[in-house]
Amino acid sequence: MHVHRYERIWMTFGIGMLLVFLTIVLVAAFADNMNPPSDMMQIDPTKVASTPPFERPGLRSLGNGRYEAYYVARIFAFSPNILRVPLGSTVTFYVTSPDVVHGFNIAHTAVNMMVIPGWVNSATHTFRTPGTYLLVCNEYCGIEHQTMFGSLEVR
Ligand SMILES: [Cu+2]
Repeated sequence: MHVHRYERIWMTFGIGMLLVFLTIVLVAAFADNMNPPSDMMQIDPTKVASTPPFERPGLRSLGNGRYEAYYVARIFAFSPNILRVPLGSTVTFYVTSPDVVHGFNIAHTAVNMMVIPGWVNSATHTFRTPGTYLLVCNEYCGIEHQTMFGSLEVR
């Protein structure tokens, strides 16, 4: 079979690029230990309402200005809907879903997670600016997705 010279050059270039990209991904994954931003904690999505600490969503103090906030994202609301956070505190958010995939995005912060049934995702943020922060679901989750929001009051 005859392959045109330009075709051969182009195929060599294409295969070469694939090998370069594959090498970058493998080096990032294994040598640099880069992983998806998730704690990879599992939970039975049918038992979220009875699984501690998600059976009582809300803020827990760890002392020293550090907090943990447990959230349940369900169609079409967040529990808790309003969270009061002391100014200057560092909060680690743990979120799970009992039904479908949701988003968990606190506006004007880097907290932006996908909430997948069966998994607990987490992110940490230090609130240095007082105000009311909007919490939104940014993954389309159903007919009333646009009504799925909450707020954080930082005082
Ligand atoms: Cu949602």
